[in-house]
Amino acid sequence: MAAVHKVQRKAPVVLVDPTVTASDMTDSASAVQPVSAESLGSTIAAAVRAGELVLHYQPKLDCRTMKLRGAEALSRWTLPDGTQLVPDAFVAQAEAVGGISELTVWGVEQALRDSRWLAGKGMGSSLGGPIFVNLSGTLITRDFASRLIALVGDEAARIGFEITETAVLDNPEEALECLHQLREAGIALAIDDYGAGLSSLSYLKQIPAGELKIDRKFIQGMTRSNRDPLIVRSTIDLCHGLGMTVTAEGVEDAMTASLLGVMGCDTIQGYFISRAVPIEGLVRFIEEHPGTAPRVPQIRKKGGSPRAE
Ligand code: G
Ligand code: MN
Repeated sequence: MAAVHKVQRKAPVVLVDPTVTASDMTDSASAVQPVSAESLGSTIAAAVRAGELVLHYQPKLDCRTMKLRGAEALSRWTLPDGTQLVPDAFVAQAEAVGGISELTVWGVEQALRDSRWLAGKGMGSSLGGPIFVNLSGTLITRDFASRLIALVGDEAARIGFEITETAVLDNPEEALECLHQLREAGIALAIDDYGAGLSSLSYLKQIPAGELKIDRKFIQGMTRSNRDPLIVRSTIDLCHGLGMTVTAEGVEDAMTASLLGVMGCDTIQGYFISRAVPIEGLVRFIEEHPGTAPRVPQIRKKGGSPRAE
């Protein structure tokens, strides 16, 4: 089902987003709703002030131990008439007509608030990894990277960013420099939707990400095609060779999950584990599948004792 948005600026803009799937709808989130305002940027800022945006969290599980390994934050926008929008219904518009930076800043602040709240309940390490926020390629600029680093401050261990491999295509020099700055600030990076865009192995080598997420279109074909399992298997091996961990996105059944385990995949995410759930649902999930804090490298400071990075 296509999502149709009318965003009224000087001239009305109609954008069609074909990426909203029927399974998104079963998250009780509708995607067809006209949004009218001066620009989507001011609409999003007003929605944040009105408390219309919330973050839901989709957990990731360790393939071997089935322990929690962090979660991905996905925004949900409830309009005054009760319609709930999923990100596919407004992120592309926000990138095109404004509002994506407001949405991202709010998402990082909210993820930090929720992460601190979990830590306050003694569940900080049980989350098993950072909360990953999706970062649009349009925001990978020097100015915005500095803003993100300032926002995250000394809480870098709480947050990670997911970026698509194509995010660096427009201005690779600036984008790669920004990603290195985020990494140096201690923020985890994951390559999102790998294989969905026009991948370039040379960027894969240069992007300083510790994790790669294989796009769900390959995962969902694993038990149906001969080629997809081979592609997934070789991607897992390639990533391990590059020192990265691998997450499979869109795992919807037990057979796919066990096949991924046999292939050495590190982490799985998808409806088989859980849909994206509100923070209270994440608490219940943590109680059922407590994770442990990931092992962190020990680094020795000059003249000091070893400490965790
Ligand atoms: O691009 P990204 O991986 O960030 O997309 C996250 C989206 O993937 C969410 O909107 C969510 O609805 C969808 N999603 C998450 N898990 C599954 C799954 O198991 N199957 C399908 N079809 N979609 C999923
Ligand atoms: Mn993502």
